[in-house]
Amino acid sequence: MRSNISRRELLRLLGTGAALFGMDTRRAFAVSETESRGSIASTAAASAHEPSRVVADPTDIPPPIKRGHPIHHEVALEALEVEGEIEPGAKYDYMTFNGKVPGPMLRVRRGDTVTLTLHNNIRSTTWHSIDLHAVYGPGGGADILKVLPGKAKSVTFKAVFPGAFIYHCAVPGEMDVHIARGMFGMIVVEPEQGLPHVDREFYLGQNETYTKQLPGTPGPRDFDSDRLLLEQATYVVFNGAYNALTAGRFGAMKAKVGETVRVFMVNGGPNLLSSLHPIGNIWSRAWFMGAFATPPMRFVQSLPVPPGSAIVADMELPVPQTIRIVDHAMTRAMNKGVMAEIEVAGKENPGIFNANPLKSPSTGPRQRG
Ligand SMILES: [Cu+2]
Repeated sequence: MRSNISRRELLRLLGTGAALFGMDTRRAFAVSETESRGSIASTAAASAHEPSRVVADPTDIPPPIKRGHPIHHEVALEALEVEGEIEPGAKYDYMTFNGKVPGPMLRVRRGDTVTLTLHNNIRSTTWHSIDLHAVYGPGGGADILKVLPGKAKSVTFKAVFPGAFIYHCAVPGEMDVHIARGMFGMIVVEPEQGLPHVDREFYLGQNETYTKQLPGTPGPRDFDSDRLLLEQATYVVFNGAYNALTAGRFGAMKAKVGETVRVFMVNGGPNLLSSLHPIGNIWSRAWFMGAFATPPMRFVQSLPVPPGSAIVADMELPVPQTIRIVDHAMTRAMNKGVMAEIEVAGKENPGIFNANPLKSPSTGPRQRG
């Protein structure tokens, strides 16, 4: 178990921590102690019930914006600590926005204004906050939106610049733990002219977490502060759970041959860079780092998505297949759960890919050698 002193020293070395945020350091460290024992009171009370499904539906996102003028949004988010399952039968104490990982996708147009209210559920064990990278302001809003259990606070901000951005809990001294437990999501600020049309959109959130137990072992999962300090993640996942968005768990995403699909992916981290790759396809158009003001890259195999950043990337679907989206740091995809599937249904297209070339008439001279 990591000691309070080492934590304090770590914060000092990082030049950050509780003092920077004007916070009571004793409370921050007390929370750390509680968490390292894995005894979150509110979720312990819920453990007699079925664990929540924390895995966010990747299609549960707001539609593209068609407006030509700015508007004002009233947005409410709730910090909610829930017990879920990171693997079947492996309970894990999550911290979430609105009970899901990632938190809800917020979608606005450049020039819109947003009044964001963060409620912290009364059963929470600690305070929570929110830092939005789409915001000009102290802490990305987090300096004001530090909310104790049972309380709520609000800020109003203008979406000045376009892009796809992370939001995350930024509770002083513990934000790495809270993000590892699930407290992150995406805010999309569409450019004034909107984004190019696609047929389907999917929303993924990658993060990693640090547990005393390894994947595949039985029983509940306890948070491991030592592994966090050493950045030795035991799980790397999309949408909060091991292989969550696959046919073998909560189901694959679906699409059809001839369609175009767009993936919004936010990497919460807290520490690991993702190398986002669609096995059997290519990112045909990608806004690197979610930067809509920069022309998209074309035909990219693996997109680096740093922690605290996002990507927006499109695929063409010329052939039927199951596309497996992975972090191409392959040990993570093979062993730690960072895999999602898109099942593409439709007619074969042998001019693009032919699985039975010997049964088909030759389409031209063959290359020898
Ligand atoms: Cu938090």
